[in-house]
Parts: sequence; C-alpha cells; structure tokens
Amino acid sequence: MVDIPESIKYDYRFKYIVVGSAKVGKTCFIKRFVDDTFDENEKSTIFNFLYHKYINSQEKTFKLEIHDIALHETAINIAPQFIRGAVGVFLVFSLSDIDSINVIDKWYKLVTKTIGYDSAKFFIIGTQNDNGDQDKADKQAHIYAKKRQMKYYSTSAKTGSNVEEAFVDLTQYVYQDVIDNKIELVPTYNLWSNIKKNSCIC
Ligand SMILES: Nc1nc2c(ncn2[C@@H]2O[C@H](COP(=O)(O)OP(=O)(O)OP(=O)(O)O)[C@@H](O)[C@H]2O)c(=O)[nH]1
Ligand SMILES: [Mg+2]
Repeated sequence: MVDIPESIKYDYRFKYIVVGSAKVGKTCFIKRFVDDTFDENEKSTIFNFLYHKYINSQEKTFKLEIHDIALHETAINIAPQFIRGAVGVFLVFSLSDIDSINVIDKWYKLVTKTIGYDSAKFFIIGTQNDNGDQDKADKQAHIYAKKRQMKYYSTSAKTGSNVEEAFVDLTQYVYQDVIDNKIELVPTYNLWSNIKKNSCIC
C-alpha cells in the first residue's frame, strides 16, 4: 500500500464513519491511520471531523473519507446527513473499558436505524490493546462479532497494531461489494453518493 498525493485521480471514493462511546480512542484510531501519529493527551472531539486518505489496493486507488462522529453514549439520534452515504462503519470500543463493548449494539442500532439502507459494512474495533488486562472485553467482542457476523480487530493506536490492516480490509470488503454489484457508487460529491442498488434512502 502506498500513500498517494492529494492531487492524484482516484478510482473510488468511500465514506466511512467512526462511532462509539466517549474516550474509547476513536480519534486516535483515525489519526494513527491518516497521519501515523499518536497523542497520549488527545482532546475530546467536540464537532464531527472529516479526515481523508488515499490508498492503493488491488490495483485501484481509493479515496477514503473518514468521519469522526462526535456523539457520546447518551446520544439518541445521529443527524442523518453525517452518516448517510457511508459504505463502511467502524464500531469502536476500548479493550480497557468493558462497558464500552457492552453498549456497542446500541451504536449499531443507532446507525442502522438512521442510515436508511443495509449495504454498509460494519467492523468492530477494540482499541488500546497495548493497555492492561483486556481478556474480558476481547471475549465479549468476539461473541458480539460472531452474533452480528462482523469482522473484529483488536488494535492499538499507540503501537499501530492492526490499525492500517482494519482500514485496508474494510476497503477490500467494500470494493468486493462494488465488484459484486451490491453497491452503486454515484460519482458526485454529495453525501448521498454511495447507495445500494435499488435501495431506498428515505
Ligand atoms: N494506551 C493507549 N491509549 C490510547 C489508545 N487510543 C487512544 N488512547 C488514549 O485514550 C484517550 C482517548 O482517546 P481519543 O482518541 O481522544 O478517544 P475518542 O473516542 O476520540 O474520545 P472523544 O472524542 O472524547 O469521544 C486519549 O488519552 C488517548 O491518548 C491506544 O491505542 N492505546
Ligand atoms: Mg475523539
């Protein structure tokens, strides 16, 4: 995989969103991937923030638009415009915080209820695998991932463990859906561009 200059043309633009409870490590997970940095004192995200990165995979160039969603566990709604058009969703919890995996299904339901189509791929991301005892949360995550038939990655933004792998793998999964004609990608710049064929966005 090679980083690509901003000006270069790309074959596909994929929108990803990153959700999960407060302080689980969403922003650090994204920043490790996008900038290859890590901040022990990362500040809380107050407004949704958009990152992007180009990657090469399977002889194609992908522009990944990654939306860091600033919502916490008290959220009862996500504004549809922030999540619609997403083809990939990272459901993030901290391996050091068992409560954050216990509420992960709440995030799944919140996104699926709002997004309006069923073609988005969900990955579960456990963060901070460098940090203390995590067996219980890890086990819970495996059980949940199996139940929902989602991929699960145990990661660390501090060491970089599995971060790039998760983004590349999600991109390959989504691209496979494009090849299989399960997703129709409309070449526009609005947030509604990535939708399943024949699905309704209402
Ligand atoms: N040891 C370790 N600490 C991490 C890791 N990822 C994040 N942290 C720390 O956890 C804290 C929260 O990380 P953030 O990325 O800000 O978490 P967030 O989910 O974006 O937080 P909010 O924006 O407030 O919802 C910060 O102090 C990070 O330095 C990791 O992989 N390992
Ligand atoms: Mg944040």
